[in-house]
Amino acid sequence: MAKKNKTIITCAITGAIHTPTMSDALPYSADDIAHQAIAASEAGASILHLHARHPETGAVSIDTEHFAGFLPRIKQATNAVVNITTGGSMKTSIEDRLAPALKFSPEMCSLNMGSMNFSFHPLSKRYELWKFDWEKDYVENSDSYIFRNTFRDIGTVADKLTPHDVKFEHECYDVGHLYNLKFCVDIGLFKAPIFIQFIFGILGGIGPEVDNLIFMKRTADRLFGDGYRWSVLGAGVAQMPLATTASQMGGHVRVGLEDSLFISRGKLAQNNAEQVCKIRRIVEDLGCEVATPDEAREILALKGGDKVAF
Ligand code: KMH
Ligand code: ZN
Repeated sequence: MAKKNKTIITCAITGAIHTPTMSDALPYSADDIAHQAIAASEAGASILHLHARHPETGAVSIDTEHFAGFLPRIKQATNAVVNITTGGSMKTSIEDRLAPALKFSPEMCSLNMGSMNFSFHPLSKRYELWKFDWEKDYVENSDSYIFRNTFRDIGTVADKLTPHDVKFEHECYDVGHLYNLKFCVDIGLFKAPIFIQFIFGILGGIGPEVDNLIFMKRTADRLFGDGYRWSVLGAGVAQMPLATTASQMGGHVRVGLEDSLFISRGKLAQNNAEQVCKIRRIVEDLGCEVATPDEAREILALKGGDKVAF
């Protein structure tokens, strides 16, 4: 039995927000994604949250071929739980976003629990010269993106992935998303224990204050009782402080270059593993133990690493 105070570290390796100009450390080739994911796992991440990128330009990708470039290598080299995004593009339908998860049938997938503004356009002002043509427009135009995750979209993901016995990382960016999730649980879409990622600090979602974390947690307690597990993702400068607070409150934590490019204020992280090492040190110094992948499987009731299709 996994002990109750074990902390699961998720590492989100590359995501779909940051671009190559913003940090040389952001991985986008299959080699780099695989190497950084393996190193993050060796550093203590038991879940790897994975997006694909175009290997030459670093543009965000939901192409199954691009996932195929790194998934088997990660599986061979680690025992980590692989979590494939279903939110990897703000410009395509949910059916397209689902394709990698359907093909590779991972133990976990992300599932975004509401439609929202999701913007990172303020980042564009920090850069004069861009490495690749697509980056500037992509970042600047994010003030016009609607991240679409309607109830029908959520239902489609649940219907298509339930036969694959996938556990969802329910991405909740605001308190209303918890109520959306409650509605979905009540109509039987998801079975306990559900896993909620409380997300703070995305422009379009709830802000990164500790008060908000307590409010989200209290609301989830009321809605889901002991039928849920939870983790915290703080975007940008909120990453380490909120992860630290969450671990002290009994929650799990998520770090990685998807969520912040920094290791401390104003200092870029050298890679994903550096962030994993830092949060691991904090979690352990403050009296918790980091969960192994098999302990994470037990805590979240996952199907097992031998039941994936890669
Ligand atoms: N980039 C994070 C704020 C997803 O992959 O589905 C949210 C995320 C979305 O991880
Ligand atoms: Zn993601």
